[in-house]
Amino acid sequence: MGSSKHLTVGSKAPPLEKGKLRLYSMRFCPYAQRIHLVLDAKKISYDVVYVNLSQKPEWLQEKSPLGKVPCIEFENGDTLYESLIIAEYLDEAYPEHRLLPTNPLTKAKDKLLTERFNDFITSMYKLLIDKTVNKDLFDEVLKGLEIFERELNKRGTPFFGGSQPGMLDLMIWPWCERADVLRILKGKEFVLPQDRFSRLLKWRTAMQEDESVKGSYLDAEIHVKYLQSRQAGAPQYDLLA
Ligand SMILES: N[C@@H](CCC(=O)N[C@@H](CS)C(=O)NCC(=O)O)C(=O)O
Repeated sequence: MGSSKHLTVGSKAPPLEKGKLRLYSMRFCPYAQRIHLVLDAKKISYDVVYVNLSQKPEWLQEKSPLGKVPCIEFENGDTLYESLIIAEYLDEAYPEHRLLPTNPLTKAKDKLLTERFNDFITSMYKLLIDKTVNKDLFDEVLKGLEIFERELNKRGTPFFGGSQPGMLDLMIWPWCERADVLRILKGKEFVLPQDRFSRLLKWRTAMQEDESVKGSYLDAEIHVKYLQSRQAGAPQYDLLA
């Protein structure tokens, strides 16, 4: 991940580099991080253009019709958007180092788990915007993770993808990277209990140590700073620039 500034209203999109894929991203967007993770894991060469999502450049809509990141652009100007669609496309178009399982049933089941992870995302953000110390909401967050703990236990491997992170690992990682934000903002009881989530906690450490994950990794303090700026109504996209 680069550290250039987020382009805003009135900017021009930098010219495309020959033979390189372009990713439109925002430094703190977990959906865009999914694509950084896939590109880094597959060692696909790309350049990044960061976009200010509060004051979007006029050209964003043309490339990404929903006005969102992530979006990728090809040499010929064609584009693709929506993180899960882009991730699967990249895995098929660049078949070296496959991230999705080749077995159709395993692949479908992994996609179901990615879908079910949305329950965790929803309850985590509900808790983050809640001003009270709400343990019931935290229980909801933990419940959303139980199937992932069980699944890792069943697979008996360090990652969902086996001995290395696969697509499911990468698709859920951005929110797991942000999980410590809860501890910082809410208190030390808002952490995953070791006895209930021993596999997932080990997985989290292993993910942090993986080379392709390191490329986009930010520590929880930075995520907190960004989140606080967003909650104050003035997201600081360029915190790292
Ligand atoms: N379903 C989309 C979600 C992407 C998304 O919500 N991106 C946010 C930034 S984290 C965005 O671009 N928001 C701008 C907007 O909604 O106007 C995906 O998976 O790519």
